[in-house]
Amino acid sequence: MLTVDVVIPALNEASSIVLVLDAIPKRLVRRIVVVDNGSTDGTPLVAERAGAIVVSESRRGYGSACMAGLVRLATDPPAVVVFLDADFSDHPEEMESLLAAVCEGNADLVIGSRARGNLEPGALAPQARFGNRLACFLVMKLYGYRYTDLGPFRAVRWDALRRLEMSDATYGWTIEMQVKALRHRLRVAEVPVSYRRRIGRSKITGTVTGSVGAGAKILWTVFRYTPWGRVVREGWRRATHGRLWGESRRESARQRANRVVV
Ligand SMILES: Nc1nc2c(ncn2[C@@H]2O[C@H](COP(=O)(O)OP(=O)(O)OP(=O)(O)O)[C@@H](O)[C@H]2O)c(=O)[nH]1
Ligand SMILES: [Mg+2]
Repeated sequence: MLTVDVVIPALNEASSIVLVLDAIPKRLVRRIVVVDNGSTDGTPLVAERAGAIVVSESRRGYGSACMAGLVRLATDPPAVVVFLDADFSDHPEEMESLLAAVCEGNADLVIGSRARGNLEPGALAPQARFGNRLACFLVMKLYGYRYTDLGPFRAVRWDALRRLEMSDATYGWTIEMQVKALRHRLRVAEVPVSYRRRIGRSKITGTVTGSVGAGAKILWTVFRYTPWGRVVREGWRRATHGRLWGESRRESARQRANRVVV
């Protein structure tokens, strides 16, 4: 049996986090890390009381939170990491099927696909459905693999994840993992998962700024790891080298700081 740790990014999810923690099959999991970004509703306290390890991360963002969780695990890493949202949209009890292909040695990354599974009406905002489909279509065209979802509920082997050198601090985290997995020729799989309406207030797709920001970030992330994306990034770096030297240097320092070195 492989060691499995869980990372849950949580921002103001006090009303749902205990339900999520209770529903995780404990016989499968060694540690559960909840990463908070300055919640004001007592989420960290509630999570700690329910038995989770709580990490506080000052840099806001979904990706920052996931990275902080990995850094916490790095001193004694698990064989497999499972990511899960804190709003009780995912069904943690389905973790066993998510883990099966990884634990049997058939996959390095398994995405829980809500598109293939039981999706409660209204659980995924129309713009999120459209954005996910568009991103999966572009990944198919640009990378040649047909994902059906960018779902947050996923399992990945620790050594494979390390190779990806994840860097996105915000909404691009999930798609970055998926396209980099293809670039690194990881064995990727999907399993159907259920998804229900969240408890509490949306932080990402339920808001206009969240949706627009997430959509733009996701599309750019799909493009940036293609050969053309690399050309554009290099061109931009050179174009700004003289005029915006200080700025571009700060940018790359920030990106370096974001990299997970675990
Ligand atoms: N720590 C931390 N967690 C975050 C941050 N932004 C979002 N989250 C968490 O990430 C998960 C996904 O955010 P949601 O607001 O559910 O986003 P979504 O699933 O796209 O939108 P909904 O469909 O409304 O649920 C939830 O567990 C949030 O609490 C952040 O900046 N920091
Ligand atoms: Mg959600």
